[in-house]
Amino acid sequence: MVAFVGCGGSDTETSDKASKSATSSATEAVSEVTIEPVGNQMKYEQTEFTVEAGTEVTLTFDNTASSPAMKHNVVILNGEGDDLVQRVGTAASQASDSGYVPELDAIVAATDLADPGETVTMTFTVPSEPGTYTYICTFPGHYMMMQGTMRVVEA
Ligand SMILES: [Cu+2]
Repeated sequence: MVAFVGCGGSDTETSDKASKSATSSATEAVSEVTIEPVGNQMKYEQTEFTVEAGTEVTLTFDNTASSPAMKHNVVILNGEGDDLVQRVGTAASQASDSGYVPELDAIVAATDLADPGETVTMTFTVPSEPGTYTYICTFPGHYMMMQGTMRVVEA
């Protein structure tokens, strides 16, 4: 059975990836999520996950990349949209002293920066407002490409 046929755009790619690696975790609320990069690309393998409002969630980022340039983190933003991503991404590039995570209300939670081969974990409280929250890698040059979506549903 083929669910998505024809257009061949980025939607199809996303669907393929989701069905391979994260079928259940993308649509069912989870309390633990693991995210990896796609090889040495500036992309997350897991580009969406769902959590319940107000719950504690443990997020692990396993940096499976091998290229020394592919340092990554996962920074969850307090909302979505290009303006927000741009604002945080730009501020992050100035924040090398704090692992490229700037002090901003627009950030819900952030992992440490993970070198290739390193795994980092954080536990955070999901926002109480259901909705769509973008997560990005704030290592300089990555945020434009390296993005995903956290869906928050009613608990
Ligand atoms: Cu990155």
